[in-house]
Amino acid sequence: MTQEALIVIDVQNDFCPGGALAVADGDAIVPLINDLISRFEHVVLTQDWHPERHSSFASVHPGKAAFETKTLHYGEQTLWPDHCVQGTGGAAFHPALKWSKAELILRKGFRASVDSYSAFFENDRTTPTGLAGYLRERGLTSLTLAGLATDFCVAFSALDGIRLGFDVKVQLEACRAIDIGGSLDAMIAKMRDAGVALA
Ligand code: VGL
Ligand code: ZN
Repeated sequence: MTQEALIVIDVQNDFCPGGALAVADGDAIVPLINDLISRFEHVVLTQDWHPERHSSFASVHPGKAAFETKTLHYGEQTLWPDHCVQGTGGAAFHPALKWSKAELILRKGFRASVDSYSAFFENDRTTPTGLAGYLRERGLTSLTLAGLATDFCVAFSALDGIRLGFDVKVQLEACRAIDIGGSLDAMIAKMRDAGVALA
């Protein structure tokens, strides 16, 4: 029995060209991810899934613009355009993503007062999403990550995965980055230092 799982991070319309928080070339990874999905026995998808007026949206903070930061009750938070609102088309998976064999779709960021980049923990760094327990209980210890965005949800998930004792590989050619203020280089260095395999 294989102990490997593919974790596809946030391949949603709002992160693709034309979306509310479009990542440059975000849709270019879809064929690569479909190929990965076909090659893994176990596939998990994550879906950024915010209520309206989520605290990570710049629009709810008077005087703040998207991509600025603000100190919230758990620390510094980057503020984003409204995106991936629950049940909207922007929150849906990219239409060409072949996601139907996924064994789990994990939603995150649904708590109004806390954002959640990582698939494992919310941005307070302590509230678990339940993914670690799910993977451990199923004996899935070796994780391959791909998706959007490299320097936020993919990197935070990879770093937490290592911290939790999983083997973690990030398939970089099947990821795209937001890259604000040098965030891509910084997060690549952090992942390398932490022992994430960068493919
Ligand atoms: C993400 C910013 C806000 C991501 C999600 O999927 O990387 N980035 N919400
Ligand atoms: Zn989000």
